[in-house]
Amino acid sequence: MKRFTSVHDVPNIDDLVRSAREFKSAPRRSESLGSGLTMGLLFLNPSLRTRMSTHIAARNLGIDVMVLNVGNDTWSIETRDGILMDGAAGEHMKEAAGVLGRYCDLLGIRTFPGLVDRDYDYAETVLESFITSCNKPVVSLESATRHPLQSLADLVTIDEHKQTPRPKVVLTWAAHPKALPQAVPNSFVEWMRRAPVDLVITHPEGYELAEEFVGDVPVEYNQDVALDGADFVYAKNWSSYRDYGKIVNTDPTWQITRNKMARTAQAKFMHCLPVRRNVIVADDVLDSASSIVLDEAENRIYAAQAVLAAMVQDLRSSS
Ligand code: AN0
Ligand code: CP
Repeated sequence: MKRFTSVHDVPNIDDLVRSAREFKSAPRRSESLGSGLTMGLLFLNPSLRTRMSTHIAARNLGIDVMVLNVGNDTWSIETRDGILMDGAAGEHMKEAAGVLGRYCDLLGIRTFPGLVDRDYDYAETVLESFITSCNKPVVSLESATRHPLQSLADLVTIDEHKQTPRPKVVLTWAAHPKALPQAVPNSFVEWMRRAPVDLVITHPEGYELAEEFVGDVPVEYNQDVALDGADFVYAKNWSSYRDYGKIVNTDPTWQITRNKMARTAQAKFMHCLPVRRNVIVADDVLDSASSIVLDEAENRIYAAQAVLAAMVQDLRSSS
């Protein structure tokens, strides 16, 4: 793999899930695979899990890691093209990415959407310009429209916990005080469509995700109906795609509570984290044995490790 920005970059998903599960059982099994290589992680937005799990994954493979937080550690970076740079930004992404490409063998970048200009965000303008300018293999650490390392970890977690060969997985929206990206739900749907699961999406009207992601996945506007018989409940807030970046519903009854979980087939509760307690999910669900959010977060390490191992193998064979 030369890049990992979406499910479409992955030649074989089953192999990647298997590799992640093998790394989980023996994290240091390829500890010299990446020796002599350096990975740079560039964060334009905050992170807890992605920052640490990707670092641990690289370390398990013997890769050196350098982390940069844009704006704190670096100059402020301009990402728009053709701009007169007489404002706050001291450096353009083209030079920043170009320099990082000279220093590092592999790069990762987190770049959230602006949630103002839908075409700009959905063209993945910042991610694609970074990839072009750095000219090195790039891993998305969450971009404007996708979070593939999260989705792979989610798939590994479902694979570990499933009790039936083809579980029912429900992606449900829940209200949130801030406008959040569609990246996590887009990506989750994109990966689940390629996995042995029956996926149902539920959200209020006005929260339809882009058609390119949803395809023929059933959308049920009644959350109670969607939850009936679910094996996995995956909660997430996102802002409107249609009325781009806007909050168009604040109905608190979409929160996942014990009563909601009672409709399911003793479903496991999933969320990518960070999660707001008693906003997205009630304490008594998040603190119950049915919550597998920490397994998901732990699996971020092995998902990243499987991806990095595949990229390093590619790098070694092409040099
Ligand atoms: C981000 C999002 O919704 O995309 C990151 C999730 C991994 N969440 C928040 O900003 C709260
Ligand atoms: N789930 C996830 O990506 O978390 P962070 O934003 O903390 O990295």
